[in-house]
Amino acid sequence: MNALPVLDPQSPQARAIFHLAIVAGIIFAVIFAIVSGMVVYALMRCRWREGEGDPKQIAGNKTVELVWTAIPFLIVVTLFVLTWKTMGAADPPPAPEPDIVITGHQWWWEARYSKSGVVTANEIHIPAGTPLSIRLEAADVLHEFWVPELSRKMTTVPGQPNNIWIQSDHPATYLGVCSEFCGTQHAWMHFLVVAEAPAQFQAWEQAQLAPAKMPAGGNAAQGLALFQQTSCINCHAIKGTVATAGVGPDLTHFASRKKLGAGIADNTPENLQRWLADPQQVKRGVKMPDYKFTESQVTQLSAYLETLQ
Ligand code: HEC
Ligand SMILES: [Cu+2]
Repeated sequence: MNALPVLDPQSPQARAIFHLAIVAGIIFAVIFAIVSGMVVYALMRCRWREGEGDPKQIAGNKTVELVWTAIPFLIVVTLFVLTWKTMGAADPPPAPEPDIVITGHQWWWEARYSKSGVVTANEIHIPAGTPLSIRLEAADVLHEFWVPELSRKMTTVPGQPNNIWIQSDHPATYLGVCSEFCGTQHAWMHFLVVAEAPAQFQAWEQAQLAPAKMPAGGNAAQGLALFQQTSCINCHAIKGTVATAGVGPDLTHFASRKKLGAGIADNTPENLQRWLADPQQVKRGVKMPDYKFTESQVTQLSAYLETLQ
């Protein structure tokens, strides 16, 4: 990951925008240099001197007026054509069926893969080298989906899906953010885009499709029982259990993800236990209640959730 990812485009879409910015920037720099140069020249050359009267007054000059109308007009036309072409390259019409539907929630991202049916959160895997049509939706308020290396920003609007294309030239992991203020934890609405070689992506997709394994016994089995008896199931889904809700992230393969709470912490057993003991202590304002579990209940739940590879 680059410190200035917008300057390091990794997809045809992002590259088109980057090239337009470079060309436009050069045009602006030349205009700035000419205008400021002329101002400085006029200041030096034409300033009033002791003993001089007013200079000769000129009422109008057709040639000058034609030239200073034509040049800006040509510049604007050039920028228009370049922008038009860039929009075609960076933002082609969406596919009739999106490859992935991504929904912004306060404060995490849900990803549904249309063809395979995979549902996951905050870690979006894609096959490298393939353009993907993404439909963006919002569950509550405005959010904005942005992976600086891969595409332009796009707002997610409740009730009004937007579309975007993303592609990664090669396997790599990118950081994405929400770039539209959406409440207290807006700053912790990160996600990862993991671009993989197609075979690896397919293996990931197959693994994600599998239902959760049933724990054989011990803490994990008690954790599953606790999970199913508690209101966790009103908000979360774990395929293969009674939990099918979609208010919070799908947890079927929770343990396979690198981050917890949309990037606020690494997904380690310690951080998971802190989260279960009181999510508000980890991510203040988060839309998940504090259950005031005992230590042994936290151990059981985390033992179970850690089996969800
Ligand atoms: C009222 C709805 C709600 C209930 C009830 C609820 N959660 Fe959550 N949970 C959420 C939301 C929303 C998030 C995402 C928070 C965020 O990242 O901003 C979340 C996140 C999580 C995460 C982290 C997931 C990830 O990928 O980052 C875990 C683990 C989790 N919940 C477990 C549980 C367990 C176990 C219970 C029951 C004891 C439970 N939740 C009850 C709404 C709920
Ligand atoms: Cu936001």
